[in-house]
Amino acid sequence: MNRRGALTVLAFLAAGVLIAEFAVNYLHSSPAASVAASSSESNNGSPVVDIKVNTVAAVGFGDHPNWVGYLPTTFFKVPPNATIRMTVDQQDTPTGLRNPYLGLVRGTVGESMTVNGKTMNAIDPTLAAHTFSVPDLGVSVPLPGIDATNPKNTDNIVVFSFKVPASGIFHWQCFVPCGAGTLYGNGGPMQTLGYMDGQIEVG
Ligand SMILES: [Cu+2]
Repeated sequence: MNRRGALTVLAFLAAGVLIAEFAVNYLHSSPAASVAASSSESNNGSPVVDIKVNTVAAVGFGDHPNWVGYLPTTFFKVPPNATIRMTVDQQDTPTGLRNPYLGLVRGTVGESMTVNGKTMNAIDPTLAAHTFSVPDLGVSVPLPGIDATNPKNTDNIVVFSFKVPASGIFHWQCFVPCGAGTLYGNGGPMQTLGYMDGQIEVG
């Protein structure tokens, strides 16, 4: 092998190492665990599953500790035909919706939610901190931001239920442009699974 050939081989080896490092980093930074939500009761033979999450202004750990996110995970695994009862402990301040239509509660059982125990079917779109939206299931729930001027309003507890079909993987996401510091607020956490994007695996 001449010198040029040896250099070419070295370059290939170096590229291989970089690709392998990228792959390992990618796997490590992707959320691996999903919540296998426990079933507590049944609704006409379909299991009722409770999922509890927090929305926080900064997740506080990992590659992007300052990113806004849903905790502890955005990956849920649920049984077929389940009724999912979500409890969101919403701890972030409002950013506001660009599309006021998303201030409506859509696709939930009863087309409503409760916020701190009060039944509601819409909020003022300017007061939304996040949404929990599953477009393929027609589900969208606006999550009202806390009132930063009221020291007692540290959490808004939002509860709603929706049904999943027999199988499938359903993407869900937030539609409030809450990615502060990114282009139009729609970058970073808004585009990254594990922060403002997730999936529901039925099966
Ligand atoms: Cu959000």
